[in-house]
Amino acid sequence: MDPGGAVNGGEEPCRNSERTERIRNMDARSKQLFEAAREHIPGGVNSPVRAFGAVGRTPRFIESAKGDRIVDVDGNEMIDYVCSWGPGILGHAHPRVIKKVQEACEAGLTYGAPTQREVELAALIAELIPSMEVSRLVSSGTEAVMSAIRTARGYTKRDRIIKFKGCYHGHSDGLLVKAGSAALTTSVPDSAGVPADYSKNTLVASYNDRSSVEAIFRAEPDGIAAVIVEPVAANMGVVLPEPGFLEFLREITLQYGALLIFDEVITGFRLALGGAQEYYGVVPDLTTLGKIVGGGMPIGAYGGRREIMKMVSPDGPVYQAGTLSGNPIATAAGLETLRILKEDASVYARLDKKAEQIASAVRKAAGESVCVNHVGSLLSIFFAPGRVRSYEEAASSDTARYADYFGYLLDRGIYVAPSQFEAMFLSDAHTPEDVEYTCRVMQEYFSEKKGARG
Ligand code: KE4
Repeated sequence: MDPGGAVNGGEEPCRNSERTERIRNMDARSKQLFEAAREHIPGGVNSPVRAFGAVGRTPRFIESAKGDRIVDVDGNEMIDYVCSWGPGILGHAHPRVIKKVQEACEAGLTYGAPTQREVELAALIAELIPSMEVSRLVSSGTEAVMSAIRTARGYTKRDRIIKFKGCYHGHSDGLLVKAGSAALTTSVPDSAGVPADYSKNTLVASYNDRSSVEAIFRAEPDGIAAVIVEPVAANMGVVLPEPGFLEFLREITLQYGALLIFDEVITGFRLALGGAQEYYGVVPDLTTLGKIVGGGMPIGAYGGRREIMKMVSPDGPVYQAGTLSGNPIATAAGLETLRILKEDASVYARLDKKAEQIASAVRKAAGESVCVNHVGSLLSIFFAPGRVRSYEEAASSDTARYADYFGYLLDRGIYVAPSQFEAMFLSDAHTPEDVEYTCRVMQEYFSEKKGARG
């Protein structure tokens, strides 16, 4: 059944404005909740992008989710391509994961003490991502990245790090920065509340621009502790590494004695069972994980070679701790998720095929008016002509057109990221019928728009 059909009781979705109008009115309960939420929660949401600020619609308050569908509080059933921003690679509420979580809950929610499942999860991470010989579990991607950077600084005894404009690594102070006027040697806070002092040790290069990285290393040959990169940038929309870029980062960090950190919070276990480092064949010194490693529950992880990770307390002098690190419910969800992915490695070919189907449908319908970037089960449709290989090209996208596209899909039961600068995620639960329906609606949209432009 077309998800749009659920909105009006299951019959074939009609395309006329009367139904669209009815759907628009069918966010009445979300509107009420959003109003109430803003009383006690900043912006009414617990993470900014959820407020739909970039797309000018009322955020949908979700009541339940199963497989590739989410249902909001007004009863609208939608095909979900946000997948909770990545964790949902198996689809929502996978029965085996739910069963393990329910069993774990019966044994208590948290102990603040080591458990067997933490040992099993660390061993499985090391098996699937061999560069993560030793890893530490934390409770979010932000915490994983913050801790990995501290470890890199402790190991190299250097202070400066290099990040890339448009790459997002969570909200720790030192990473909320943007290039300063003298970009090579300064950066400035990119958020209120971050003291300038906190940003001075983070230098900003340009993704896919080797010369910007070389220039910083030439300016600070002995000062860089680490380069941190999203091996596939997915927080400016999906921007793929140009051929050789990741290999270049691997070489230049070795040349200057800096560590290479792959932030695989999104790509880990998504691009391949071994993440982007398996997919591209480039091995970093440290890796950060989140999202899928927790199977939908709060887990982050950071890890690397034993000689680096032995710096971490209580083995070494780099301090890091967490009340709910390795939480027994979260490790139950994470372990089962990874085990399911490991059992059936053909899942990645299935995911890639679905994403390619959508990418091809949009390229065919929209032609040169958009740029579709796709790798594995990640894709982005940039409302920008030509190719998008850099932050500047991504930033040139027409966000008003994206908002229009977003609303058209939402009104037809398709839930994509409420921002041009996020990714579209596929899961193993996306059915051929739902992917077909999605392609059809996207093709209708672009054909109508072409017609409108004449
Ligand atoms: P969390 O602290 O949100 O678990 O992870 C931070 C993080 C680190 N590294 C990468 C590459 C990430 O993409 C993220 C978080 N991703 C965003 C979505 N692009 C989370 C969604 C949100 O902020 O609400």
